Amino acid sequence: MLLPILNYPHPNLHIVAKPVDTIDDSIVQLTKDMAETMYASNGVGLAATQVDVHKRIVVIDVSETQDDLLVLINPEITWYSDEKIVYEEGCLSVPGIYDKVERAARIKVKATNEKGEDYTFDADGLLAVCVQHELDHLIGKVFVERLSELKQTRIKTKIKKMAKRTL
Ligand code: K1U
Ligand code: ZN
Repeated sequence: MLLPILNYPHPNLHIVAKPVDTIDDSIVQLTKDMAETMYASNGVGLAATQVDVHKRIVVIDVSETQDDLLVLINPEITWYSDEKIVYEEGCLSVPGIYDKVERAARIKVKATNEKGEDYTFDADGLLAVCVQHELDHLIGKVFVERLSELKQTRIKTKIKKMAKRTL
């Protein structure tokens, strides 16, 4: 089932997600619906916060063939490199807005999958950027809030103009 995605500046995008205590059928179904929604929107990631579910759940697939889905339940970044990467980010909750954000170039991640198995992995490049972007959503932070106040003001003006055009 496709899930509606909250658009910035919806206030619920600022809710801090709670850890998942039991991976039951409803959580498994949610991860499937999130993956379907991410693929249908041509995204490389989606956090539960974006579909108004405030649990620590993320799906990611940075493969070109869209066949390498990562389900991250209760994800944590356990290490950040000092080396930085600057990447032009987008967000399914902020359509039409792209800007450069600086993040750690390499990270180590731990999470649980939909089968309840704990796993760890190292990430760099787009995967590292995407994990950090999605985990920001889980703490109620949208990527534009990592930009300067001036850029945030300009983005809000642009969003208001785009909303008027679609009325
Ligand atoms: O969280 C989201 O809204 C998903 C977001 C993830 C993301 C993309 C790029 C950098 C960081 C995080 C998207 O998938 S936006 C879609 C998009 O613009 C994109 C798609 C493929 C490669 C790169 C960007
Ligand atoms: Zn996003």
